[in-house]
Amino acid sequence: MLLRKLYKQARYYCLLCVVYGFVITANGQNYEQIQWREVVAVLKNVRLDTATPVIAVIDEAVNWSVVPKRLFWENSREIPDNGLDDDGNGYVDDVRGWDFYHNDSDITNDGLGSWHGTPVYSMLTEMLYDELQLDFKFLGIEGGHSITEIKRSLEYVIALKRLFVTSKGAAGANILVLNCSWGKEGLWAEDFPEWCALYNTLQALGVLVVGAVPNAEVNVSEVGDMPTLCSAKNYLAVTNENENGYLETAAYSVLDVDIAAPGAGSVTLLNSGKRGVFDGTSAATPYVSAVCFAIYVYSQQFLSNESGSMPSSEWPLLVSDFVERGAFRKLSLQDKVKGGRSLNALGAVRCMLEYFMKSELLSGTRKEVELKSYYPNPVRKDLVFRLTSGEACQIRVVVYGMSGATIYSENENVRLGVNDLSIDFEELEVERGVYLLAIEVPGGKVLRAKIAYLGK
Ligand SMILES: [Ca+2]
Ligand SMILES: [Ca+2]
Ligand SMILES: [Ca+2]
Repeated sequence: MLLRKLYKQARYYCLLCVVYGFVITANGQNYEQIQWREVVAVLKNVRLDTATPVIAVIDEAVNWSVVPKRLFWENSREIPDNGLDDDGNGYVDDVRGWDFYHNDSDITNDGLGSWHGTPVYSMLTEMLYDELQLDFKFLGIEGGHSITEIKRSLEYVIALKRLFVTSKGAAGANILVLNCSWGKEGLWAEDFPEWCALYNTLQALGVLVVGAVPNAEVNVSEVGDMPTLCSAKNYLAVTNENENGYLETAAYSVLDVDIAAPGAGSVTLLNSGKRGVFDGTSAATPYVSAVCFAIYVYSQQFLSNESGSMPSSEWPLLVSDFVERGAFRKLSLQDKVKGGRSLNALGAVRCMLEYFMKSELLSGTRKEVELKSYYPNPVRKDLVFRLTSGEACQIRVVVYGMSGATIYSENENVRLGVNDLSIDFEELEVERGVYLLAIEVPGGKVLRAKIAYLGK
C-alpha cells in the first residue's frame, strides 16, 4: 500500500513566536481553516431520522482502544466466531468488515492497530462523532496494497451497499462515502478498465469516493496515478495544503486533482492513544470525506422532509457539487488544483442549504474577526497584534491619541485564520503616553486595546 503520509518534523513554532518568547503548540485538527466548527453550530441541532449512515474506510488496521469498537458497523447476518460464512457472502465471520491483506475477519491487527489506519479513523471520529455528534458507523476494511486486494475491497463495499438497497435497509450497510487515503503512483487508467469500472458501479449505488494523491510534488496527469486518473465522477482526488494555502509536498494537476485540504500540521489521536501530528495527503483526505459525509447525510434528511427522492447515482454528484462550489478559490492553488479549490466546509453547507431552501439555518453563524493578543505592551517600537478571522475580509486599523486625534489609519486585508499584523510606533513620531488601538471589522464592530508607548 502506498500510504500517503510523510514522516517529517512538525513545525511547532514560527519566527515571531520565537522572537517574542512564546510557543504555539498545535493541538487539534485544522478546523479553523475549513470552518468546521461553524458547520457544527449550524447542523448539530437538525434532527435526523434517516437510516444510520455508514462511512467506509479502506486502510490499515484500527486500534479499538483508540477508536471505539461501538462506532463500527456490525453485520447482522453473520454469527461471530463460528467458523461459518453465515450470510454466504464469501467471507467467514465478517462481523465487522474484512481484512483483505491477511484475508481474515480481524481488522485490528490482533488489537494492535496501525500507525496509518488508526489516525485516519480518529480524524473522522473527532469531526463526525465528537464535534458533530452524528449517529453513524464505520465500515472498516483493511486493503489497498495490491490491485487485486483493492478490487476485492471495492467489491465488498459494492456488495454491502447493494444488499442494503435490495433488502430496503434490513441488511447490508448504508454506505454513503468511502475514504481512501492511498493510491498507486505511475499507473494509468487505460491499463485498468475493470478497476475504474468499479467506481461507476459505486456511483450507481450512490457511493462517493474520496481519495488521496501522492505526497510528492508531481503532476499526476503527467506521471500517472491510480485511481485518480479513472476520471470517475463520484471520485474526489484530494491534495494537501498548508496553513498558508500552498501545497505541502503534494501532487497536483488542474485536470485531475479536485480539491486541496489542510492536512499539513494536523493533530489527532495516534495509534498510541496520544495526540500527535498526522499529516500529508492521507490527513487531507479525511477532512474532505467527513465534510462530504455530513453534507450527504443532511441532504438526504432535507430531501426526505420534502417527501422527495432522487436516483442513487445522482447523490454523489450532488454532494460533490456542493463541496466544489462551496470551496475557497485560492490564487496560491490556481495552477495546482481544479479551480484553485480548497475545502470550505461552511461554503459547502451554504450551497446545500441554498439548494434545499434552508438558508435561514445560517443566520448568526458569521464568524467574526477577533483580537487574540497584542505585545509588547508597553511598546518601544513594533507592536504586534494577532487577529483571527472566519473569512477573508478588509479591516481598518486606527490608532487614536487620548485626546481623540487620529495618529494612524490603514486598511488591511486579513485572510481566513490567524493574521499577525504590526505597527511601528517609532515611525508614528508621537510622544510617550497611552494610545488607543481600534480595529474596525465587518459588521460595524470595533475591537479596542490600550497601548502604552514608552517613547524613543
Ligand atoms: Ca460472511
Ligand atoms: Ca460466522
Ligand atoms: Ca487481520
